[in-house]
Amino acid sequence: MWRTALLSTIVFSLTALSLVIAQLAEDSPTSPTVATRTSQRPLSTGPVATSNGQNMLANIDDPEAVDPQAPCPGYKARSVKHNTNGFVATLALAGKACNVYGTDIQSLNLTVEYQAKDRLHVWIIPTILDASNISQFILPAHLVGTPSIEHNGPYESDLAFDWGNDPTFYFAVSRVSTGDTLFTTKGSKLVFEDQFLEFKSLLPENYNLYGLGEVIHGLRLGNNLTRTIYAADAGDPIDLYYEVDKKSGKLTPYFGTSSNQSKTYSSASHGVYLRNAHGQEILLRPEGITWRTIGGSIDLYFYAGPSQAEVTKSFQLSAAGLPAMQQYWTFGFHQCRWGYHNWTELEDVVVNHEKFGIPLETIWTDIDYMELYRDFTVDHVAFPADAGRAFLRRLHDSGRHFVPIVDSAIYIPNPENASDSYDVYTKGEEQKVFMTNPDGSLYIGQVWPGYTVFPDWLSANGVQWWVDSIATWHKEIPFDGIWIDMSEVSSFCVGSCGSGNLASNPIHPPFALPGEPGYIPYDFPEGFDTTNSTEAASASAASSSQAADRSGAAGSPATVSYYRPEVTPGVRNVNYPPYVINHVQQGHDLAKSAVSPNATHADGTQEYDVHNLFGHQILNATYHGLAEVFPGKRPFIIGRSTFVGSGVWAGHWGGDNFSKWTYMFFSIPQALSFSLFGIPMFGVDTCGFAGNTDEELCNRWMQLSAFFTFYRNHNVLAAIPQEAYVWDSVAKATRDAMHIRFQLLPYIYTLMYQAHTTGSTVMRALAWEFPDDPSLASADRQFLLGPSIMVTPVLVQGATTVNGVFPGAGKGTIWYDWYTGVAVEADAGQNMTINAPLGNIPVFVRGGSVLPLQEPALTTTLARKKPWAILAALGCDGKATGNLYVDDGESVVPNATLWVKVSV
Ligand SMILES: *[C@@H]1O[C@H](CO)[C@@H](O)[C@H](O)[C@H]1NC(C)=O
Ligand SMILES: *[C@@H]1O[C@H](CO)[C@@H](O)[C@H](O)[C@H]1NC(C)=O
Ligand SMILES: *[C@@H]1O[C@H](CO)[C@@H](O)[C@H](O)[C@H]1NC(C)=O
Ligand SMILES: *[C@@H]1O[C@H](CO)[C@@H](O)[C@H](O)[C@H]1NC(C)=O
Ligand SMILES: *[C@@H]1O[C@H](CO)[C@@H](O)[C@H](O)[C@H]1NC(C)=O
Ligand SMILES: *[C@@H]1O[C@H](CO)[C@@H](O)[C@H](O)[C@H]1NC(C)=O
Ligand SMILES: *[C@@H]1O[C@H](CO)[C@@H](O)[C@H](O)[C@H]1NC(C)=O
Ligand SMILES: *[C@H]1O[C@@H](CO)[C@H](O)[C@@H](O)[C@@H]1NC(C)=O
Repeated sequence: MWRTALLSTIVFSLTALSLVIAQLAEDSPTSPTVATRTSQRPLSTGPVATSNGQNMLANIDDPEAVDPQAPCPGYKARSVKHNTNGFVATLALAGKACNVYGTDIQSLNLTVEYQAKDRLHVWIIPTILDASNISQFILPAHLVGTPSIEHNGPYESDLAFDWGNDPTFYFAVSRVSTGDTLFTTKGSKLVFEDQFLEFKSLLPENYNLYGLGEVIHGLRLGNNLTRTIYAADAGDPIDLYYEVDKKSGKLTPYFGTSSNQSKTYSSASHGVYLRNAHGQEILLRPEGITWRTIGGSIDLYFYAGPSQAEVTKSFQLSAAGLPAMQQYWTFGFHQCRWGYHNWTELEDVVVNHEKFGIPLETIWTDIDYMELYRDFTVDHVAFPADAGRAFLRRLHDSGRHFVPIVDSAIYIPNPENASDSYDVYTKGEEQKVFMTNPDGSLYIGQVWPGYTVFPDWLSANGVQWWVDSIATWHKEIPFDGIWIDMSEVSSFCVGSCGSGNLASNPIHPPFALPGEPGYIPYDFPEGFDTTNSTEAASASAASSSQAADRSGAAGSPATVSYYRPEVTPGVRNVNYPPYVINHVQQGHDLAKSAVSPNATHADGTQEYDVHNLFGHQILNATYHGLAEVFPGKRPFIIGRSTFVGSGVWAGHWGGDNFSKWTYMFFSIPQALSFSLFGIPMFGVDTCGFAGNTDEELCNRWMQLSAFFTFYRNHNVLAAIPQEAYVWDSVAKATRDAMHIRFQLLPYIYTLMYQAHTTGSTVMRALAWEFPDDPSLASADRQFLLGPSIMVTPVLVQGATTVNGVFPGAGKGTIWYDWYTGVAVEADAGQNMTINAPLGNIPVFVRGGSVLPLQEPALTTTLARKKPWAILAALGCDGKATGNLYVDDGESVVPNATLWVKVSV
């Protein structure tokens, strides 16, 4: 789905984009051109200013912003009481309240507890939680799980906790075995206000830090970055220096790796998880890390590791939960686009894949199939019911599947039009499942169908109503999984804009759709002007003429005046929190392109406190819906906005990316970060979503994504077609890469099973498998699939070779070329030039591995019936081992399973 791309986003991204391209260009044999985003610009939905008529300056950009460290007094700890797992204490404000971005809390409770051998919990909450004062929203365990004490201490932990009161309260966590300080707030003050928390830790020079939520950025985050975490409906903004936040409100954890200074480098990883769902900002700076949130508590978990794998497993086992096991077919290839107009066109796509010998497992529909964009409906004019049933029967008979999109908002009918009935809404309203305004009236925003209401997952009947809606709808259209979109939760207007306006429903989105007059996509990937100068020239001419026609319609830029929300002690301002996070939307307004913070839930909770959880909760509800439709089978869901724990129910796609080489590269670090978060089912819109792709980019990308867990090609409305068969060269490249993927399916499925049962990862960074090689700390242009397969893709336009390292080479690790079976002759640390003409993706097998293989076929169902093979790649010692997991491929609790260990 394509969404509002607001002016501020685009301007910001453009700057970042050119920098990123410069970075990519370093190893580019040709010089890529800097992309323009002209076809991407249309959709200003209102004046430039925020809803109060002024812009807000993000605090980190505001030269007048107060640094809370100066005026705030900090706290003093007292009344320390030890217990078997740690101690509790009271923190009292150590001076006059500063009330810098909220009202200071006078007294706090500190709990320090060793919860397990490798896990330490530090929790700071107000001493008094006044029920009448909702300002201190403490995230309840039923919304986001709380890691708990494994057994009563004392534990022999490698983590040591230290604290002091000099000059004010600070705490530090260190690693006993190495003496390294992992975290220390010494030298800074704790700030704890109703709308603002701040704590800081010094970090070692050139620290390696990863994670911190969904972001389009290199894997290693560096020390000059502000990560803003607030779920936002914005097409994948690139975050080079300052974070322009991403659609997912995912939280931490972050992982720090420190090295000891002895001659042989050895690294130790630890994890830090802040369990807080409020809007927040994490400042990575050369001297350390600063955490700021606009509410909640300091609920920190330190994971000792000392390996990445141990941290990731422990984080999932204690906090996120283990990821859902996926059905076998979901590892087949998925084809989607916005702009498949009818069943015939969908069937043509299926047939064409077969005709070109390209495996296709699942056909998807974007919002085109819906009646007036309403959830749980089918437009029976364009998608007739009988034809649909017949098509889906043929599809299913061929072993294939169908997944439709489902949006997050619900159309509210026009009360003055008796024929405008919509059952899903009516039932929901009867059961009181929608969010309200502070005065109790329905909160009415705007999304694709027009004015809409929004499910309230905290209402008594919300989940059940959603489950019922899914079950009822499945009787009409036999889908096999669900794709959840717009779940930030997005709204095109500010506030309850539909209140009093329902007589005009349905209304068109407040912006032009791609393909509508003046908004034809003419954008192409970097380098298109050199590879396809004729088409590039005509696109550029058409684009200029479109821009000329549109100029004047844009209106004059509003004069900018700045608004700096002020603090009224004792009064919480949810509409304009005094600390302005660097939110990606216009004016940094939290109410822009989302349900506003003052929307109210059935239990009185304000959206301000749970905004980042909507996308998480709709996945839960959808999981229960599919579990009802398919009793005993594993639900298949791909969702857009996620949170800690979403992997338990769903996979994730990388959101609305662009048909650019830059975005193909970023798909790798994005996938690796999701491995850390416990969401191993991940892929991006292959060949690119927004803008037009081209033959070369689509060729490279179809090959790259073949090594991601979730493999889907998806395209925007009105862009040129990009199914793999559109170009012969892409069809061939795709067949070749899928030939490998299908052979590896038993291996990939086994990896997913291990992730599901132990919290291990499927896609892996080189550094995780080779932690003692410091040169791999930022390596994210190559990756591993499990421990045994390494992929070194070409990521640069025009390149016919790629540089890549062979970790462990010269130190006992052998890598074999997948295609030739020949061992690579690489020296330790050597970054080798590998031949990779178009249509060729370098893949290597790690010595010491045994891989179970199965012959490819056009669907996974057929492939599962094909003969097996074993690939043994011997290590230096002449040995190799591997595993295979087999079950029925669909049951939550399979009646029979097989675990095979092979060793040579
Ligand atoms: C803080 O600690 C005090 C003293 O143990 C206790 O009475 C109070 O309930 C605690 N507050 C919270 C919010 O847990
Ligand atoms: C998920 O939904 C179920 C069913 O309504 C509910 O019991 C459970 O608390 C929800 N879990 C979370 C984490 O929201
Ligand atoms: C840090 O980021 C800022 C903002 O993008 C940039 O202006 C500055 O040059 C960067 N500093 C360094 C040392 O890279
Ligand atoms: C289906 O859509 C395609 C593409 O818009 C169109 O060419 C074709 O005529 C349509 N077929 C039917 C049966 O509606
Ligand atoms: C709720 O927030 C919206 C968006 O900021 C604002 O337009 C509206 O006036 C607010 N309503 C109340 C009652 O504060
Ligand atoms: C290998 O070289 C390429 C091209 O210079 C570079 O982009 C890449 O980061 C290098 N790889 C490693 C692991 O250093
Ligand atoms: C397991 O269930 C499948 C179908 O659900 C059935 O075909 C098979 O025979 C069962 N196997 C065992 C060992 O019970
Ligand atoms: C531009 O080149 C021509 C001739 O090689 C191809 O037929 C086109 O498909 C190509 N266009 C794109 C978008 O790749």
